[in-house]
Amino acid sequence: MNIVLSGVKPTGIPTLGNYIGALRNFVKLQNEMPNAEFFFFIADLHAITVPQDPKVLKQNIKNLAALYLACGLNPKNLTLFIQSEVKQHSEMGYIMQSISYMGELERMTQYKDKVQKQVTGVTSALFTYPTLMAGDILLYDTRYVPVGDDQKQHLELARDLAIRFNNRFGNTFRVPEELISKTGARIMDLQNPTKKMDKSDDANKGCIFLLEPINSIKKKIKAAVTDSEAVVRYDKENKPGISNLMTIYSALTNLSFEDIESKYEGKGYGDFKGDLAEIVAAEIEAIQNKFNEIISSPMLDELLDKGREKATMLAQRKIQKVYKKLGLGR
Ligand code: ATP
Ligand code: LTN
Repeated sequence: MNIVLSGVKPTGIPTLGNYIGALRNFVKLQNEMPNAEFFFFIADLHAITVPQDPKVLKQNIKNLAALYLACGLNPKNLTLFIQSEVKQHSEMGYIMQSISYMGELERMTQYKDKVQKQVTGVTSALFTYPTLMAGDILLYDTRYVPVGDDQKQHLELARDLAIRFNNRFGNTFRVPEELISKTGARIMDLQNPTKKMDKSDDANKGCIFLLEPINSIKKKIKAAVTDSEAVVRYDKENKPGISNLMTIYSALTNLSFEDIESKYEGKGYGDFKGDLAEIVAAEIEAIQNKFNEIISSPMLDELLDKGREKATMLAQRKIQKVYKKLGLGR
């Protein structure tokens, strides 16, 4: 059985970047791989590696659970759960710490970036974050992990740790594989297109949130930073703004960059942005409509209960095996 697993942190309202780089791909994979099993979770333990307001966190967890479904995941073939409700994640995270090295965690670019931004109050959990993530993946004999390309290095660590454990203690873990889609793996900020669109950033003019008013979404797209050439042409180095908008356009319409270039030949950025605003707005409006139905339906809690039960059963089996291999307990 092939298990596909991924997580999203409830650190804010998910963005268009999360949607294109993660949530939307999950739905695509579910359609393309009818024989795989899908495990998606809300990575709340990962969220508290940086400070969170408890009330807001609780709301974000619920919103994210509903958004997973609103984006189109089929609940029939889905184990949807909240990470902190399956205690084995913390246990496995600790085991992963015991076989990882300071040096390899110090090399993680996400950690280095966040430390650079934060300077004081960096938690030790932020440092060990990739070991918790490795545990999330290895608990379920995951085969495929769909993520945006910012998670590539973390996934490589999960593979290294699986191989290391298997070599030392005998075959225990399946070595996971990354699934990173070719377009849209990294959507950039609309105001600062050399920086990733990030839901936990304070300044949010360049960030489109899945639950923000449709009018505000359109405005942000129309106000996105471009360049003075006024030619719709993909050139990531020299024209990062328009290239990012073209990436969004391409991801949502399946048109190639060449198709988009010829469609807008001789037209300015205004036409292009106007069309893109409508495309993004239509996609997000459909998500918001479904979200509003799901958030007030008892089905959400039922699904999360079922997900917790199933995940706990599998995770417990794996933890027992791991403890035995390590010689822990009686
Ligand atoms: P934070 O801002 O709190 O660090 P994040 O949005 O970067 O959050 P997650 O919520 O854990 O991190 O991301 C969930 C998924 O969305 C991951 O697979 C990640 O790779 C993907 N993702 C996040 N931002 C983008 C982006 N700008 N473009 C494409 N994919 C993204
Ligand atoms: N670290 C990821 C979120 C995450 C995850 C996982 C993704 C936590 N555990 C396990 C895939 C598999 C992020 O920041 N995007």
